[in-house]
Amino acid sequence: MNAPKPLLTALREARHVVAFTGAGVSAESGLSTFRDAMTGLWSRFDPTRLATAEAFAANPELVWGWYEWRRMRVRHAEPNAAHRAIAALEAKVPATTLITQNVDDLHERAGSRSPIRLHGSLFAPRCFDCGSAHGALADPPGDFEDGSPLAPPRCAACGGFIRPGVVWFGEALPAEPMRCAFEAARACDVLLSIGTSGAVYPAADIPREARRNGAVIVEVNPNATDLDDVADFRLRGPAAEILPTLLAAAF
Ligand code: BV8
Ligand code: ZN
Repeated sequence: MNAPKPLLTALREARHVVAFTGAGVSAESGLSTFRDAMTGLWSRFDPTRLATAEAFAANPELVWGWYEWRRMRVRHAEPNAAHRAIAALEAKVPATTLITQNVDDLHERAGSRSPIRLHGSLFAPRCFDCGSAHGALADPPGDFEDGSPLAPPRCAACGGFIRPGVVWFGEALPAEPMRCAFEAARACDVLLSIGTSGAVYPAADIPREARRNGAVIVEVNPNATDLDDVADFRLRGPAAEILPTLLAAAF
């Protein structure tokens, strides 16, 4: 990929770069993206119906089984070159902010120090009823496979069901991460939108806010997305190829 000269100049002159990531940044670690995460058993469900408090209340085993399957997939995945390039950015630019929509821990495992997590984490379970944090999760039984229902653990404080520590559709995003994310979007010189369809709000407003505040917007995605209209540069290709090449050319 030959990065456009104006883009290389923008990166070299940037005082503050934001990396805004979605499920596509973990695709080359073998984790399916949110929409195609609905393969196998899950193809029968609409993800925006399964990733909800209503679905969990109605069928905690089904929903907990899906998240435990996803958590197991993450446990057996490794960060890829895109995660590592994003982590390496911190040493190349005076200020960097990583904002992720993902609920895996691959950014941290690649060395990113403090990602802003807009949609929570698969590794922060808490009580569905009283909100108490739950301790480390045991691995599911050996015969657990894609899509088998699994009874959630019970809360030690109130006996309620433990739920995944993610933000479900219809739930508000955490206020402090949102405040920090919008603050970074307003302050940055360049925002890299990496591996996201830009279909889910209010997270998808982040690149738009950066654009409104004069940032250069770079999209890294093999496909067209809902954010194409705000991107100054659209780098079409897989993040694990595009990002290391782009950042090596810039710095
Ligand atoms: C809220 C955690 C209100 C759970 C997630 C109508 C219009 C606008 C908005 C709405 C609407 N109806 C409802 C809404 C609001 C709704 C929403 O936006 N719905 C969408 C579907 C229209 N939003 C909400 O409900 C939010 N809450 O609004 O609350 C409120 C306010 C106050 C008080 C109470 C309530 C909550 C949204 C958060 C939901 N949780 N995740 C879980 O993971 O199970 S969202 C989930 O989907 C992901 O976390 C991610 O954020 C999101 C989108 O997924 P992406 O990451 O973009 O992944 P996707 O699969 O879409 O795309 C992958 C991309 O990667 C693709 O572009 C692909 O081309 C690319 N790719 C593939 N391979 C590669 C690659 N890129 C680079 N390299 C590769 N190799
Ligand atoms: Zn409880």
